[in-house]
Amino acid sequence: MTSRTASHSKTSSNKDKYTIILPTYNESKNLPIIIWLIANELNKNFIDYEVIIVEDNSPDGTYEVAKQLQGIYGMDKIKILQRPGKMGLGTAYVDGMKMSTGNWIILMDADLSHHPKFIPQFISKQQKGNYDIITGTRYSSGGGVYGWDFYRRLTSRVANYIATVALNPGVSDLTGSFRLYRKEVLEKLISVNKAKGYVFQMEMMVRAKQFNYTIGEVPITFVDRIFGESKISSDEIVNYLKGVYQLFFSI
Ligand SMILES: Nc1nc2c(ncn2[C@@H]2O[C@H](COP(=O)(O)OP(=O)(O)OP(=O)(O)O)[C@@H](O)[C@H]2O)c(=O)[nH]1
Ligand SMILES: *[C@@H]1O[C@H](CO)[C@@H](O)[C@H](O)[C@H]1NC(C)=O
Ligand SMILES: *[C@@H]1O[C@H](CO)[C@@H](O)[C@H](O)[C@H]1NC(C)=O
Ligand SMILES: [Mg+2]
Repeated sequence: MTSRTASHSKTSSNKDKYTIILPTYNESKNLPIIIWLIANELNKNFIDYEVIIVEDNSPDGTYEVAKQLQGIYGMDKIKILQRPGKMGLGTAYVDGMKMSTGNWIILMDADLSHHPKFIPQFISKQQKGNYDIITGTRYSSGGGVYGWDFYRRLTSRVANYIATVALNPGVSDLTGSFRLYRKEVLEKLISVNKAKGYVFQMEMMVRAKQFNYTIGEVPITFVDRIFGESKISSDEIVNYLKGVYQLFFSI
């Protein structure tokens, strides 16, 4: 079985277009800032892009803010997918991808944890090594996490360590969610991915290794959200450990 097609060996060209999929839930305060930063960084570097906001009917008026931003930046730059309710990140990526017109897909959070200044670095890393995937890593030199208390740092480190030992994926940050993918690679990986939540990001890397996709890493700093509520819970930690266990026995 091979998942490689002729198009995978294609190098980047000046026709490259980057689709940024931005899932939002209760991000009305963060959205104008993240969109401004994206536009600023990408225009400065002459990168062709579009942003797809996948908005799940947030009660805080995120949709109205998205509409206003679309008016400011243009329909070609900001696209909005409005869904009826909170349906989760996995399906947000799938649905967002269906609307995309780029040949590259960037997944990132809208809560300012992921700084758009790293996007040009992802792209140049991809071009240098002709990688299929670039992942931002918080766990290599130059990377880091800001705003997390000791407990959450420890949880994140331990979680990443357990998964790295169990799954040996060849990347240093398994649960990161700031990544660049060739569109057809992301489509393939999502079609075989079973997990949800934090395990979703981890399974993407494990499957990528199974399919022999090449992965490059760029150190990123990760900043915890300032606006909006954190959604991590002890349930999620338990689900995570279950996920590592299931992945371990399924590969
Ligand atoms: N469309 C959509 N977006 C979501 C959903 N859940 C989370 N998001 C968005 O996905 C991104 C990541 O979610 P976060 O809640 O920041 O998850 P996290 O970073 O793991 O946890 P905290 O930042 O601590 O809350 C953010 O942009 C959220 O607004 C969802 O069900 N639907
Ligand atoms: C979203 O915001 C509403 C109020 O604006 C709040 O009641 C709800 O708990 C928030 N949901 C999440 C998941 O943050
Ligand atoms: C990946 O590479 C290994 C080693 O070269 C090979 O055995 C395996 O069949 C490849 N897998 C796929 C899906 O191409
Ligand atoms: Mg977050």
